Amino acid sequence: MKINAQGPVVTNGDSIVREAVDRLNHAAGNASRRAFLRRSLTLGGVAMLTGCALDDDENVQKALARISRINDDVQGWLFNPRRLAPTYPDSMITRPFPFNAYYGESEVRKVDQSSFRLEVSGLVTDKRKWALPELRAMPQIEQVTRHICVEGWSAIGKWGGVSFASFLSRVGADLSAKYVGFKCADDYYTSIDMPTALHPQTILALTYDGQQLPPVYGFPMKLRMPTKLGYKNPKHVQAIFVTNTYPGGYWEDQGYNWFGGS
Ligand SMILES: Nc1nc2c(c(=O)[nH]1)N[C@H]1C(S)=C(S)[C@@H](COP(=O)(O)O)O[C@H]1N2
Ligand SMILES: [Mo]
Repeated sequence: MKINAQGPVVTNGDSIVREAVDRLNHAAGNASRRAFLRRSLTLGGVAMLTGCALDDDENVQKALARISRINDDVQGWLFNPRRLAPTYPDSMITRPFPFNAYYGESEVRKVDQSSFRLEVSGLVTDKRKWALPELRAMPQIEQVTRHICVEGWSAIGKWGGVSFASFLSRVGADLSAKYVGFKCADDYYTSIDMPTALHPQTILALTYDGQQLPPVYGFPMKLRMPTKLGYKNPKHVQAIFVTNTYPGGYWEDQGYNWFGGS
């Protein structure tokens, strides 16, 4: 993951998020932000905020003190699966919306639209594959929400598609299962808890800003969750599986916090 060259992108928006990002940046310093985050901002809810592994370190105490005031407020909507994340007017959409992946923009995967089939497996009754027109034929929802990346930037974007709760019901998923896992066309992978999968704002996104999801933002589909940090939102989703066996994730397996949000 690259550190954004221009530093954090903090768009107009709620002051809580702006303050959170400001404080993180101030505390860490631009150059050493990642190292600092890994070392320090790691206990309990703080771990959720940063998505980093716990490390017993005296800096933890200092960091906790610094961000304790924002912690509860931020968690209140970012990390509580029972609450709704804020939505924003179209005028607040960040343009251009940033691209991020574990590789550069020139290496973005191009998925072929006509041959693409979404695979569904694990604890579901209907394992048939889905072509894109079938997903587009389901009822669509759209919302403008804030995406927060642990690298210290956030941005507001507009995603549309199928309610993921509806999709899971449609495939007969075992809604009491613990996890939903995702495999992506670029070999990225991640997994989420079932309450987040069923959250009303979790969308199997097929569009960005009213247009077919472009390759950079994850064509043919991305799981969009405003209650989860950026790395929990898989792009180029190729396969979805429901399971009780912990599936991990690309960054999670390298020490990022699995919850990464609610
Ligand atoms: N398939 C895939 N999904 C991914 C990633 C990736 O590298 N590959 N990166 C994650 C991270 S860290 C972020 S911040 C967001 C970036 O999404 P964007 O390019 O739409 O801003 O995608 C997330 N989902
Ligand atoms: Mo990210």
